[in-house]
Amino acid sequence: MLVFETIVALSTPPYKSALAIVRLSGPKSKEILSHLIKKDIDTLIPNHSFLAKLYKDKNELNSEIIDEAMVTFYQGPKSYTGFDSVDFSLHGSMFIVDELISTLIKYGARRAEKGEFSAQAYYNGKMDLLKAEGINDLINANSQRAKRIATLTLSGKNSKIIHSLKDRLLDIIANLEYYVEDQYSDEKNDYNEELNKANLNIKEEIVLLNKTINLTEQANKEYRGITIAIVGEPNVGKSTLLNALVGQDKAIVSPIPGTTRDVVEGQKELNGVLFTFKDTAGIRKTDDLVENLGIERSYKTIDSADVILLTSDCGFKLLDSNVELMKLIKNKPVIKVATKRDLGHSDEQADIQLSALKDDLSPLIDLIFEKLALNHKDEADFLGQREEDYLKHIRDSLQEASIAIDDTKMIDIVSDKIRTAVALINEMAGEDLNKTMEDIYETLFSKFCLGK
Ligand SMILES: Nc1nc2c(ncn2[C@@H]2O[C@H](COP(=O)(O)OP(=O)(O)O)[C@@H](O)[C@H]2O)c(=O)[nH]1
Ligand SMILES: [Mg+2]
Repeated sequence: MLVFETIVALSTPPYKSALAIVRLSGPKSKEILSHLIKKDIDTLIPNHSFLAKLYKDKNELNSEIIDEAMVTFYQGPKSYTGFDSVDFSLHGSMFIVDELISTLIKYGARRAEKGEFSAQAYYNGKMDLLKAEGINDLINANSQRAKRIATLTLSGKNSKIIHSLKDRLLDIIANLEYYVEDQYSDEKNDYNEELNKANLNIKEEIVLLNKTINLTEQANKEYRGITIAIVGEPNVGKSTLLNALVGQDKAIVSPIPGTTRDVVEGQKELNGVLFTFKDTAGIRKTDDLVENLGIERSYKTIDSADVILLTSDCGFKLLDSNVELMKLIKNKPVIKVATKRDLGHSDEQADIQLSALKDDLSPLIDLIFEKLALNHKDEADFLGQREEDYLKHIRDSLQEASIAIDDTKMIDIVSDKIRTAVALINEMAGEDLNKTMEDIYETLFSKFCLGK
């Protein structure tokens, strides 16, 4: 992949539609465009759209017209990619799109790969990796909450946060290394004082990083959506509850115990957050082979869920005595739901009592929001598993630096550990000079959409 080649791709979905946008970007954009339109290419005004006939071969008499389209020319570096680029807004026929793209290729462009426009922008210093990833997160957001989180992390505050952390770490290193000569001398008052000061500073940074990591974990969970497993004995009304929560007849409801065998899923956006509810086979001892396979799946679903709705219509004694189940849910948020309230059951142990057939379920939804702290006002600055992993690695190397101060009191060992944290920050923002554009493309941009 050569980032400075001129690339072309369809930027809108590949279906018949009212309009389709084809994007061309790279140093040869202007010259390639000049082959398709009769307008004098030197009179183009950047960022202005104009209507133009696009010719297959404008020098040919009676040349075929590809389409009459709105053309916008963006002059580098003031463009999304930093290179000259052109957006063609066409009539949305895939036939027209293919014809335009092959004509642009004939005059010197090549087909873009996924995320390559954003890769060009990164290459031209238009954005760092955090911002590029934020744009991708925004495109892939699938709920109101996800969109909000992605928008917030696009502000560039995250870059500022890690760059100022880097500056502070470099300061600590500089101050420490001033005393490195004293490492083996007997006079160590200033030396030890400087180490203690560094340790305090590092510990403060660790506290801050842990806060950031917690917010990032929460943001990632909310961005992806919350998975809730509905679990319990057979016939207590789990499938009825699933159907009521998602507002659709997803799972078969019947008075016969053991009806649900496969995991049945339904999605619903509630207060802006995307939830995936998973109805499971009722847990009981049985000789039925297929039902047992279903129960195996129930356990797997429990294991991967963020929250468990533990349901019962006759107290939770049987469930509580199931050692395997209790082990699985030990470290997860659990809401005990007593079902079939309309039949007059009452249950002391339950967190909530309801009838999925008759009741409004908003108290249960409120409880889920409370359990997962989804009503918080804290905004995350970072989003994405990559970011979360880097923040944790940076924190870990600072923790190692702090331990090295206590254990070794050797400045060169300590500053080495802090340097590892600095190197991780560089990598995180895409400023690691040892990484090639290919490496970065593989880890990040190749996961983007085509045409972005
Ligand atoms: N009266 C009443 N019956 C319910 C309620 N929820 C479920 N049922 C009935 O209980 C039986 C089992 O329900 P189902 O949802 O299939 O239970 P599952 O085996 O736990 O999935 C069905 O006959 C439902 O109509 C409820 O809230 N009130
Ligand atoms: Mg069921």
